[in-house]
Amino acid sequence: MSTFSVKARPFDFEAPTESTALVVIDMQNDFCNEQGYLALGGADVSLVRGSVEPIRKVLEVVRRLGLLVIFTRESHRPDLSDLPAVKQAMVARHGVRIGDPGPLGRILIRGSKSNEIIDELQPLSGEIVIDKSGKGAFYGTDLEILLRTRGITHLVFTGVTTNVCVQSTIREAADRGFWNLVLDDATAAISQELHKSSLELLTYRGIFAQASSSEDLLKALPKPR
Ligand code: C5J
Repeated sequence: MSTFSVKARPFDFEAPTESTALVVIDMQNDFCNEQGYLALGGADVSLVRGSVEPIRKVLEVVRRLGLLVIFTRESHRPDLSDLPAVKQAMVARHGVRIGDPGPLGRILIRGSKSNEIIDELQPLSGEIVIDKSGKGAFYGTDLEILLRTRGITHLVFTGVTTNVCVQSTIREAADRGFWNLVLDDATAAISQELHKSSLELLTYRGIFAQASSSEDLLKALPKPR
């Protein structure tokens, strides 16, 4: 089995290639499009969009290597039966409500254009897409069993937003015993302060994750044939 070693902080990330999966968190119109949930709530999504090109480059190589790719979407059932009242109340404070009609269809609702992965990063047929009603991708989903049955031990994290769904998912993964790498240019938040402080917390003593860049990951991965 081949291995690779990525220059990372605070510790380098050593991984068996075939047991490593790429996780792409919530790269949906709701978070990345100027007509999606985040933007309608008043956030500037330009920083969030900065992660798109690094993710695209990593996806291209990882797919050619045949590694497992997992996409997640924060999404709810059309009848809102999986939406806690507290979550709706929190969201409503920012002037948008989950399930309301938006320019791209119902906000954060499965099946709407608003909730789809952005065109630039569309999953290929057969790639796994996890729909989650919470922030962490392990909570209330079959993500863990999908990883375990495939022998995955190491996870590379990309996506948005660093301080919300990326951070929650990495903490969940660490508690489940996965080795985690987060790519600092392939993740993003609505402000640099939130992005940087989240990375600092996640990499504190290397407890939850190591951090690197898409460029350093691509240098370290075996070359696709
Ligand atoms: C948020 C996410 N920000 N995907 N979700 O509510 O980070």
